[in-house]
Amino acid sequence: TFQTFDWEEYLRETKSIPAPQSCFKQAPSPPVNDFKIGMKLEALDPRNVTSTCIATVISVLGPRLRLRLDGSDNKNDFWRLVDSSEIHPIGHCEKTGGMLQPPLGFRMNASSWPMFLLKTLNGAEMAPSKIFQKEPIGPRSNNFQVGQKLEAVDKKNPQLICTATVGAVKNDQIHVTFDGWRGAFDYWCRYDSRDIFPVGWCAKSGHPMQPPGQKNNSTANRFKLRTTAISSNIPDVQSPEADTSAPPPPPVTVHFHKTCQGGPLFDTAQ
Ligand code: MLY
Repeated sequence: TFQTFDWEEYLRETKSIPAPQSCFKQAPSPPVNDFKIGMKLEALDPRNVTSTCIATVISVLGPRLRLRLDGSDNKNDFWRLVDSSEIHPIGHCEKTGGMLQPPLGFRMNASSWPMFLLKTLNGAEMAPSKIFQKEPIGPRSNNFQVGQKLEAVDKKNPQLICTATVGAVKNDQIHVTFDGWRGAFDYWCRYDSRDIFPVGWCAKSGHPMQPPGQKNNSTANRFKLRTTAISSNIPDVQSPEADTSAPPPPPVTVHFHKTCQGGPLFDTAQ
């Protein structure tokens, strides 16, 4: 069984329409994910996109990979689609005349990079080039309209893909707002961002989807998760820490004295 969310009922109830597939830079059917935990590849350093680094697959979720740059810490993991143009098989950088670079924040002395590189690749399982997929061509212009529904990565919790609405459109950008959540998670992105997906993408791809939040949203509790048996070959989550399929706990209101800061365990933004 697999947790999903009843978009049809939600669209009816909210009298809203999904942004058409043609608005998105996403393949018409989500790409297959044949990557395995531990495989190594080349990835652009998200903190310094001029450098190509070695990355390891930390977990796999639907068509997405959780990646960690070799020589970096475990606090800077990032997610990429298997059809991202920012990942390549090992050897791609050298073939195109480049040099593999240490990640920003390399945990050793820069002079130990060549030996580190040698050791990290020695005996490593390298992701075969056939499991990398070509990035889809995006639309030529911004065709989103205010009010349309979509599924979007929560950039503050990037393993999550959530129910979202186009809040505004301006030039090449859209404002992504998260249904049932206050503005703290909202962001602007380009219309061809790889972090936004058409309604139904999670269900099709086997990626968990977060239903709307329930803050300031009296209808949200009518759209709880339902459990649906899906027989197709949906890849399983391969690491327990990446398992976001359990429904989120209901929000709790905590009343603090106005001088109390809350501390690290309380997010005062929500
Ligand atoms: N730690 C957060 C998680 C919120 C996720 C919000 N997304 C789904 C928009 C919390 O405050 O519960």
